[in-house]
Amino acid sequence: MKRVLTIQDISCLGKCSLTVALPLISACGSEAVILPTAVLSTHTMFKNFTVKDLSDQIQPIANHWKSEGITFDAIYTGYLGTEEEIDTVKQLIQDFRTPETLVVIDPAMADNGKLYPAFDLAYAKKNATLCGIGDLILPNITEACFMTGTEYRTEYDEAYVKDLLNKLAATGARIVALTGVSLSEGKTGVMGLDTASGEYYVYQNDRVPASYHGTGDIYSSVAVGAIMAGKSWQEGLRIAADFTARTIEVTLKNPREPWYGVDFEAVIPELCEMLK
Ligand code: PXL
Repeated sequence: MKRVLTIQDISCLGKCSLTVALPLISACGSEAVILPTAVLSTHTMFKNFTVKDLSDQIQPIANHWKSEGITFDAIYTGYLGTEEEIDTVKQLIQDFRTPETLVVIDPAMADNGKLYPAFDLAYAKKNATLCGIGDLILPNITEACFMTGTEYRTEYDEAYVKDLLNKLAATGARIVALTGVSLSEGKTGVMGLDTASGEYYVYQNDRVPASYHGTGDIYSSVAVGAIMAGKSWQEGLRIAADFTARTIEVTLKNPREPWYGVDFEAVIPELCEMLK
């Protein structure tokens, strides 16, 4: 069985970060090892959330794993609280990485043209350096704009997306994929670039007319899980896009607050079918 280490916060309530990564990586048939970087009462879109930073636990936990000879088939990072934490996580990746390890970076920090409350431009630039050591990076368009100093647009064409992909490639990442890419009316999906071959990959599905919090984490968790289940990176991106769209579709049958998250749990059986 493949073993995936995922490093991100645990927002106790709110369907994002570790509370989605753990069940979805498991559902894809891999062992999910977690490294919680902070405990929050909820994600940061709620008011009055509590936070306990756990950055000082990363190194001792990693040291213990090293002494036990633990290895990982994939290391997948998501929301990280501070610039210092990004440095610590970069070091951990270098310490555990082998030529076979798939390093997946989701620089979860922004959406809809805005950084999340906890972050600033310096943090975004730091995240670009983390992306630089990724085999596969999964920013959305907003995150890509902040990391590359590009103007954020809600209306754009394929040339704009290719420009973003090429700027991201300059960070050093091997495969860059942008999520939330809409290349025609009523469609949304993903566009990726394999920097070694120069090959682009586009996948578009029907746009579900709603936006929910935590769907980026769902997307990344399923992409990693699918690749670990033996799919190519292109298939992984497609399955993640289809699954995420289905979670939104299902949630719309019993609509809830966009900041709460989607009912991804109801779609897990379909994920298992998609992976067959
Ligand atoms: O889904 C991204 C995410 C993860 N973790 C925390 C967050 C957010 C987005 O706001 O606040 C704590």
